[in-house]
Amino acid sequence: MSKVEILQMGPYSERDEKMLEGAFTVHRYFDQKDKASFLKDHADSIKAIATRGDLGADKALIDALPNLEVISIYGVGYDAVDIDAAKERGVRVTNTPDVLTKDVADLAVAMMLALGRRVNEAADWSRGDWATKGMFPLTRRVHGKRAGILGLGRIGYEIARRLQGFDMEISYSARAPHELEENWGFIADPVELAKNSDVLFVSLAASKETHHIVNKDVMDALGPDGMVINISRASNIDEIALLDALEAKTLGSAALDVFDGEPDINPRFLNLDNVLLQPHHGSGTVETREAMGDLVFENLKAHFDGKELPTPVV
Ligand code: 8YV
Repeated sequence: MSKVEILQMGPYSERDEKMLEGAFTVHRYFDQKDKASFLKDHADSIKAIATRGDLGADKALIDALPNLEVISIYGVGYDAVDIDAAKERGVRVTNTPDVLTKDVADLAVAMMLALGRRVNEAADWSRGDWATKGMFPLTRRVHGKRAGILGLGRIGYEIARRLQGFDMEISYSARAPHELEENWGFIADPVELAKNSDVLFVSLAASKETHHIVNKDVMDALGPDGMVINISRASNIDEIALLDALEAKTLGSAALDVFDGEPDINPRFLNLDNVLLQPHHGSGTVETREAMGDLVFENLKAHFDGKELPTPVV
């Protein structure tokens, strides 16, 4: 019996690609030079899309596949998938929540410490002519400062839990107060949250509602000693306003794992000494990416075996 044909949107690890190729006929869409001609020849036979949180699947692609049944996302963020288009067609969508939560939270805290204590510059200083340059310039204390969590979902919660270990005063913004054992302060308005924060973590799921939620007003409220850490989606921040604020130093600093147009980031970032740039690798550990790859596979397998989906979005 011929294998189900699926469309792979971007590279996965060799391990994960081998797993998919063992069970499905995999078409590597990202390798196709002439995508229109590829779709003309293969669209009718493709029943699934295996994508990534950063790549998604837009309405044009979903509508170009008349027999599409399921979209399996390698990632927790499904903002790059046109969910309405999938729903219109009765196409199932799955993601990979939970398995990556703690790694992303770990990186967020690492970014705060590295930015606050200027770890990268200090590393360069140690490799340079330290003897001539003398002592590395003083940095600013991180522990005990005020942390704002913009979005207390699974990742935001794990970030806050970690920050307790740094004796930080924690507040959060969400649609409504959460029932918490912890005495973290609820501040609904992002500007008010920023006014009461030294470090603002952006940990919101990206949506139309959160687009550019971190705007100039939020950045002004954080101020010249304030720090913003983004491990969610670039769309949650007005990136041009961010660049303006960082260049004018009306915002102290930023640590970013996600960017508009990534991996081609705005070259203005490269001229700044008050940013820490990371290549969207929050979930990028061997253990987590294997667990994500397993879930992509298990969701596809479950769908075509007529079983309940492990981690459905719709
Ligand atoms: C990406 C992420 O999926 O989980 C997410 O939504 O942003 C990441 O894990 C990444 O593109 C994986 O390749």
